[in-house]
Amino acid sequence: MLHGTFASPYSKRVELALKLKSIPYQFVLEDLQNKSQALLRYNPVHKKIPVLVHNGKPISESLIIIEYIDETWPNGPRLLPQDPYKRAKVRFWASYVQLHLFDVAMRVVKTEGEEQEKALTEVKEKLRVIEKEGLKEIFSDTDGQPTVTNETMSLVDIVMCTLLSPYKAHEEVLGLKIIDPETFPGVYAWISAINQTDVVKELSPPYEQVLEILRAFRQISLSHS
Ligand SMILES: N[C@@H](CCC(=O)N[C@@H](CS)C(=O)NCC(=O)O)C(=O)O
Repeated sequence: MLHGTFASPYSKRVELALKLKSIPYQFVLEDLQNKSQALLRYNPVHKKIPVLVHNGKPISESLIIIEYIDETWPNGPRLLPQDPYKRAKVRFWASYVQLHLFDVAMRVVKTEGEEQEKALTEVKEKLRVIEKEGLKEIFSDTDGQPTVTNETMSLVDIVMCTLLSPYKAHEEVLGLKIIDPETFPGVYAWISAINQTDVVKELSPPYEQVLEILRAFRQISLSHS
């Protein structure tokens, strides 16, 4: 059983992992303005989604849930490589995207004017690091060329996907270029490969709906600032 919401990138990560492993699950849609008693009981520390409940036992924090899924259902595609060095690299870059890119990319959506410009510059700095240093380590088997399929999708692809898979909708809502294929050819190829996988196509809401969610999110964020 997965407690989540449709718009949360964090619960989307867990859904991707479950689908990649072909694990059937029941989705419990939470209203974050009025959290269920079950959610509060299952995640008393953070009171956040996602929470995966397996055999009656709750696990929270998306990245930890994904590792739990991979270890509990080792059959099917591995979300973390078996080789310890490759596994360390996947964890390193997933953590880099989470710690250094996620919040600042969200800031581009939530702000305007000078603050937004600053955040966008920072996003581009981080993308440059991924372009120059990340891809060759993440895709060491293919000489740094991004290749992603349902069978090879890893933790770092999942984290990147839930941040930048809808980048075109971001660009349209914000009127900004975020991933210029000429400046970031590798990152662009990576996101394109992610977006072409069956699992991402299956889990992505229609484009118009993504635009609507983003517009609403931006409006609420701007009115609170
Ligand atoms: N670090 C957590 C973050 C989860 C998170 O931020 N969830 C948000 C929804 S996107 C939430 O439940 N917010 C409710 C709240 O803060 O009260 C993870 O990776 O799972």
